[in-house]
This record gives sequence, C-alpha cells and structure tokens, in this order.
Amino acid sequence: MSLQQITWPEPIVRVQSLSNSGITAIPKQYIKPPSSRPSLAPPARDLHIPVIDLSNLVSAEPSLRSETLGLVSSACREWGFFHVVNHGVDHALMGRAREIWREFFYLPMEMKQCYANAPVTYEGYGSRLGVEKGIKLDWSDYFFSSLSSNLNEGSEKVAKSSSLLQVTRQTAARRLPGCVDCYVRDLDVQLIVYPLMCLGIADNHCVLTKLRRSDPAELAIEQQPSSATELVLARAELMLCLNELRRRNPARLAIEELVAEYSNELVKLCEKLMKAFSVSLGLEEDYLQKAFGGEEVGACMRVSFYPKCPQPDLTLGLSPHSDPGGMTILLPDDQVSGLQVRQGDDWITVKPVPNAFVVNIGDQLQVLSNSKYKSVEHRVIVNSAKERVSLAFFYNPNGNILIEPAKELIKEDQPPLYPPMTFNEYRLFIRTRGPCGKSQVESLKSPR
Ligand SMILES: O=C(O)CCC(=O)C(=O)O
Repeated sequence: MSLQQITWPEPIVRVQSLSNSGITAIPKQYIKPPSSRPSLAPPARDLHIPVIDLSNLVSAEPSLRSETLGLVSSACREWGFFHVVNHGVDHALMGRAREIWREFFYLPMEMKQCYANAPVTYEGYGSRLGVEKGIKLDWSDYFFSSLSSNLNEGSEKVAKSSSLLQVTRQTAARRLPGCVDCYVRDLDVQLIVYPLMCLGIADNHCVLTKLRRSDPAELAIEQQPSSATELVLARAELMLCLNELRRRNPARLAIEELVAEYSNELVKLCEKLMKAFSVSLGLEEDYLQKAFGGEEVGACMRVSFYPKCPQPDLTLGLSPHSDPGGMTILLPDDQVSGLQVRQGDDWITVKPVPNAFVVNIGDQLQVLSNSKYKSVEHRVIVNSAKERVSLAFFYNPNGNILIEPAKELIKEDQPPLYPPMTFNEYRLFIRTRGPCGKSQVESLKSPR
C-alpha cells in the first residue's frame, strides 16, 4: 500500500475529551503492558541532564569557549540531551508560543476537528501515531505542522506553509488515490487536496485546490486540475481563499505569525548548535549544516497536549522513542514535568529550568557522527493533577539528501556503522510504525 492510501485503522478518540468526560478508569487501549508502565515512585538516583550556557560559545575568553564545547560534546555522548540557557531566543516569545498553543487546545472540540489530520502527512490535529490496528495508544493529543523546506527565506514563507491553513476534514469521497476532501468551516467552502504526484510532478507535497461553496450554483467549478496551468490557477484560488480566511479570523493569523516568528528564532538557534556539534566532533564548522542540505533543511513542529489522566501509572503520554530527524528543540511546560530520558536502565525525569530549551540529538545526527553522539530514547509520563503542553521543534536534513557517517570520523577501528539513506526514506519507515524505542535506527546498524 502506498503512503497516500494509508488511513487511520480505527475511529479517532480525542484524549482530551476522554479526560474531560470524568472517567475514573482509562480505556484498555491506553493500558500499557506491565513492563512498559512508568514507575511513579521517587527516583533511586538524583540525576539531571546537563545545563549549558550557550552564550559562553561566543565568549571573549578562549578557555571558556573550549570548555563549553567540551560540555556540549560530553552531553551529546553521554546523555543525548541537555538544557540550554542564554540561547538568544526572547523569553517572552517562548512564553507567548506556549500559551497560544495551550489556547488552541482549549478551543471547542468542533473547531479543533476542522484541523483533524490523516496519516498521509500527519499535518494537523491528531491523537495517534502509527497506523497499526489495535496498537496501544498514548495519552495525548497533538498538533503537527510541517514548516518550509527553506526556512531562511523569511517568515512569510514559514507562515504560508503552516498547516493551520490546511484545514482538513477527511470524508469518504475521494477522487484520485491520495486526494482528500477538506471543508474550511470559517468560509463554508469545500476544497480538495491533490498530491502533486497526481499531475506527475515528483514532489510529495499536497496542494489545496478548487473550491465548491455550499451554494449549489458554484458546484460547477469543481473539477480536478489536469494541467500545470490549471494547477497554477487553483493555487491562486487557494491563496485568495486563505487571505480571506486570514481577514476574517485575526486570531488564526496571530497564531500563524507567532509560529513563523518562533520558527525563525529556533532555526537560528539550531544553526548555532549545528556549528557547535561540528566543531566538537572535530569537523569543519559548517560540516553538519552542509550535510543537512545547507539552507535547504527541513523542519516541523509537534505541539503536544497531555490531558490529566485518572490512572497515570498504567499509561504513558508518549511511548519511548528516539527522534528520527536531526535535532529537537523542546519548549517544555514551565510548570509540569513529564519528559523522561533513558539513562542506562533508569528513566530520568527532566525538571523544568526557567527559560531554558531542552535540546536532543536525533537519529540523523547519530548516523552522521557514526554513533559518537547519541539519539537517546525518551518518553513522557502523565499525571492526574495537571495537564501539560510542550512544543517540539524538529530540525531535519533535507529529505532527498543521503545521510551517512562523516568520512572524517571513519577510522580503521571505527568503520561506518550505517548505510547511506535519505531522511525521506527513513521517515516513511517511522511514520507507519509510530514510536518504537530505538529499534528503528538500531536496525540500520551494520553487523559488526
Ligand atoms: O512532551 C515532551 O516533553 C516530549 C515530546 C517529544 O518527545 C516529541 O514530541 O517527540
């Protein structure tokens, strides 16, 4: 089955609705097997992920710069996770981003449903990862947005590509494989999402095209684009429609603009970190950025909402996984902890540090560093007293570039551990399975 044909295998249940319904026992799909349940007992060891002051990377004092690079290197080798403070991102912007997304989850369910996602791209409002029927589910809802592949072109492009604009509601009616009907509630228009592949254009992006108002007189304009010219016209129509949507709904515009501003700041932070990772691995300063595709990198964001859970000892907010991409910059909830990082046989709870981001190495940096830097398994626990919101910004290589261990890090006694693979190929593999510990990147390792 092609990715375009994949659908959710079971009806989607919003975890927030379950939580708000006042149930005292969670449904069995959320109950993890005993070996995967979290221990809510106090930890045996009081360990914390390192906290690194990023401003020291540009200190006038060379010894402080190299000491900080040393801290980055040991955090990436031993933990795969660290906090950054003095990272250059405005603290007020961080707070606003978190709160505007929290408000999204407080919207009436009917409004959020306009953004319901499908497993073709995962774009939009979702409640499950993976499409295997009968799998155990996690206690969270999320909003997933894919950002521009060329983030350096400015905020406008990032804003346009925000999936908030892709107001989708899947219906039974499908015209071509992969086409999805969308209803834009605010405008009362029907749109149809056509993968560009339908027109023979080799690209996996979708375009929203051709609107059909509920006014029957306009039904006639509904047809699928059959040429590139029609596609251009359809795109223009789409832009008009989106502009109208913005005009009518300034609140939505506010969230898009904030996402754009936030994303641009996070890209700058990632570029800074990419340099630090390169140098601390003994590579040229721009090595990793170039390996990711230079300016043509990719990024996406998952905002997770973990509702209160009546039986937090039986389930998880997010199952153990390593991040498939390059690196992740997490803005955690400032009040409620939940993220746990694997350290040997233990799960270490990450405590909120004021105004800090949590940075972690993803599978692609593990591959490029030939496993010197570790993409470490992590998971999220929930609790019965407080809900939690987090924003995970994923900075990824360009999807079409082969990622393989840096030649400079290969030695006779350190052979390459991974075969070359594009991020698109890797991501496809992950998206069908959902969170699976470290099994995905480990399964690529060459036998030694
Ligand atoms: O919510 C968190 O703290 C972690 C989120 C996460 O790991 C993810 O979105 O991949």
